[in-house]
Amino acid sequence: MNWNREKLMEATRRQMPASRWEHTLRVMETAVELARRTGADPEKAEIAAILHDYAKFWPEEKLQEGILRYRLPRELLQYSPVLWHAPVGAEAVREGLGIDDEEVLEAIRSHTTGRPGMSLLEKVIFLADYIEPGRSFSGVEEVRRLAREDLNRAILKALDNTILYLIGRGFKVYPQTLLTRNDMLDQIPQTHPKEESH
Ligand code: DGI
Ligand code: FE
Ligand code: FE
Repeated sequence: MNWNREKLMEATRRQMPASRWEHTLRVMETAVELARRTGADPEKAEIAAILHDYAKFWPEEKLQEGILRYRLPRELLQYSPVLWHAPVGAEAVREGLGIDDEEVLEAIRSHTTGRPGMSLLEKVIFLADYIEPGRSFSGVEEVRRLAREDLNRAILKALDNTILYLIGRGFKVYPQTLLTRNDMLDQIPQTHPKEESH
């Protein structure tokens, strides 16, 4: 695919405040580096990173409309609006910017919750978003360290952190987030008995 990288960057930059654009640039660098190291396609990683938060600053009503118009899972409406920008953003860049690479679109779509059976590119974008150098939430250092050794372990830790954070605040957890975590556990060779039997 022949991407017009500069045009995509400009189109994305216009959707968001400067601080979010700076986050996007850091995700871009982090994603390209992770891709090079793990054998994912660095060009696709760069494009997916540029576009991953395309709809992040769209008003809630516009995101809600997007869920209906693009026939995205309606159950999203029962969960936090922070989840909506990922699937709506994927459809918006398909429609508005002519992005038709399904691997790139999937990486944008799954970047907040992950999904069971994530591709290497999806894992790279999910993690780059979590560990980019501007992130300072608690536990991020450990995820950065794990990401140098094993993407699956790093993603598991990131999801553990997110799920525990959501539970601690009394928020709902989107089922796909839990399913992604379970899938990571299945993908990691276990050195301990998986579960205690009672
Ligand atoms: O868009 P970014 O801020 O760069 O990052 P993101 O798309 O990963 O969004 C992070 C937010 O998403 C963070 O506040 C936690 C939230 N989140 C992730 N999984 C879930 C979730 N929120 C809910 N309610 N449920 C989830 O399963
Ligand atoms: Fe996001
Ligand atoms: Fe992001």
